[in-house]
Amino acid sequence: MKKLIQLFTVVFVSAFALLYVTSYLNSSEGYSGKNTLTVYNWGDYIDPDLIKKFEKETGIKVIYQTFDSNEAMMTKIAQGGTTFDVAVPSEYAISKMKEEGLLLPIDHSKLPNLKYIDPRFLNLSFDPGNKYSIPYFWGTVGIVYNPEMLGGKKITSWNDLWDPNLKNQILLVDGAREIMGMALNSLHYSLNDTNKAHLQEAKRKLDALTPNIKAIVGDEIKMLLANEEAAVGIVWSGDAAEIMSENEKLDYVIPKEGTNLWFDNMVIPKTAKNIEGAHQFINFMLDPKNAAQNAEYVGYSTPNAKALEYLPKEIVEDERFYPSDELAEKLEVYENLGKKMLAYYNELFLEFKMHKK
Ligand code: N2P
Repeated sequence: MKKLIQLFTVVFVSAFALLYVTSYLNSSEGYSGKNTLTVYNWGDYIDPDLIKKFEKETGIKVIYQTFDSNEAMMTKIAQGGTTFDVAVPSEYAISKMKEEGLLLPIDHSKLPNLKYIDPRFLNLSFDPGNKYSIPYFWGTVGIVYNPEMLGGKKITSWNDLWDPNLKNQILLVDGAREIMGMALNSLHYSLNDTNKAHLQEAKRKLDALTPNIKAIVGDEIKMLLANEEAAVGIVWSGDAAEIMSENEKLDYVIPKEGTNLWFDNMVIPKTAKNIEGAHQFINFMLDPKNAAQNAEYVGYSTPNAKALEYLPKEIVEDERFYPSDELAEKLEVYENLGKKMLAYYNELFLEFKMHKK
């Protein structure tokens, strides 16, 4: 009898363990069926209440996973073995994913809310006709800083960052294109430069910035700057807006040498299992009230023209976060530089990070 109980316990425990492991695997790798939708997005890039609202409205359960760079996201999708239904890459990554056959076409007839997007964010060169991608947020890369911690000093350019008075005061966002781009711009080169001598010069210039760099970090950059752990941060504009709402002493500048103008769009990766649900989710995020709620929560700029009506005037009229067409034209959008060149950018950035340590 004792043996029988033991056997029963073993069988019971293993069955449970198996159930647990499979459900864990499903959720960690993104399991999508008809009633689930796996969304793969940047960290801190959605109001969690909107996920709940979508689930309630549609009866679809959302499995939400995050990434912190286009490169990490692309690798994961290209590897396969995942079932992401919606992802949110930036423009150069969209162009690369299209080239590699990693995206499914989007059916515009299922997106009645697409009409709310400002036409200046549609039909851009990385995806003519928006066949594969629908605008989510847009912005710039710039400098957020605390004038009080710098004794009232103003920062206006990338080159100001090399000032020896900024020793151990700068936090950098952990992105190869962003940081290589700022070094290139500081040398008055394009942030899409493919001349290897220029790229090496940019890497040497970054190495020379090392004494001023406190750390290269992920999403925690916002908390560190708001808490005045460092005086300066190289960040995406929306992160700056969020930091500034936490600590009003900080300011955000678009450096005078120029910088990156980026567009993050929603796509349906090849890995999708719930294509219908993916369209429902995209259309839900395009709803002007939802888009405004999302923009207000995360701090990023919405491409949804109708949503702007629901946002505070002082936000949408702030040129730092909603640069005019005239200013935007002077900024550069990342181009898809091809596999080899992108790998070279990553390699130099990695070498710089090692040099820093
Ligand atoms: C939000 C990240 C924004 C990504 N944490 C900019 N492309």
